[in-house]
Amino acid sequence: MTIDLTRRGLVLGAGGLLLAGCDRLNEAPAFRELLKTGERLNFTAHRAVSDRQALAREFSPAERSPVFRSNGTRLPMTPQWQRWEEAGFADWRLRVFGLVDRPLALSLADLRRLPQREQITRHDCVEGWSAIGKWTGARLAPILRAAGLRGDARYLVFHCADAIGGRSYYESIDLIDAFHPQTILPHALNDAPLPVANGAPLRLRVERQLGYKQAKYLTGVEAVARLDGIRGGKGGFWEDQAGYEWYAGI
Ligand SMILES: Nc1nc2c(c(=O)[nH]1)N[C@H]1C(S)=C(S)[C@@H](COP(=O)(O)O)O[C@H]1N2
Ligand SMILES: [Mo]
Repeated sequence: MTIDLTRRGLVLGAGGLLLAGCDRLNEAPAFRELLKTGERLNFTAHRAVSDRQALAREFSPAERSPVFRSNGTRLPMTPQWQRWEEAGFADWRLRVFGLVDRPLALSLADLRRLPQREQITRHDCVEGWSAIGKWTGARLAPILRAAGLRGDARYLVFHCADAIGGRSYYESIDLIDAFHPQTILPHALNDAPLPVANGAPLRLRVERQLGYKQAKYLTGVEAVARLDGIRGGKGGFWEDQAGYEWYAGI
């Protein structure tokens, strides 16, 4: 990483240190340590303001994995999901609720009628495998605008129809990811309806984060001000169960 002295000066200056004409100071070992901290701080601050908006890499159709594997729940055993599936998801609805002015209940047809985004991206599971697939679905941002997201909303909680060990899966993201252009609710994988193993009828793709954030079998999106009152309080199934990081940026 190359950072010029002006920027180092700025970063350290913000921390209360004055660095003017610091060529000589620069050579003192204690100062070199400080400067390293400065670089780290600068790096962190930079990530906070700009990297979160960056796009995930998109691939060409030929780069898609021959098989897009599945992980976690592959077939929800909950009676509710099974009834929906038997009826071809005709009476399934995605509820958008919580801190919104206009709660919504969207059918698959509603979601397909919205402007669609297609993206070929790589899914990275924390267990060490990846797969590249093409996702098609509506962006989350216009749905949130239609629902009238309130000013006190800070996070979105994604509720799922499946349960693992009796506990239903859920995940959450902040508003930077919610409004990211590649954050979509796909109903199709590789131009076919989303397979059951991959989250039928609808899942989340939040492309700047690891696999466990990509909630499958969606039933609802809830806008909340805080995560500590939801379920185990850590913002997601694996966050609550196994101490996974809430922010799983890649
Ligand atoms: N509802 C639900 N969503 C889920 C899971 C799950 O078990 N249930 N597993 C997660 C994990 S760990 C991964 S890697 C991906 C797997 O997605 P895939 O089955 O389409 O490969 O889904 C994530 N979303
Ligand atoms: Mo995963």
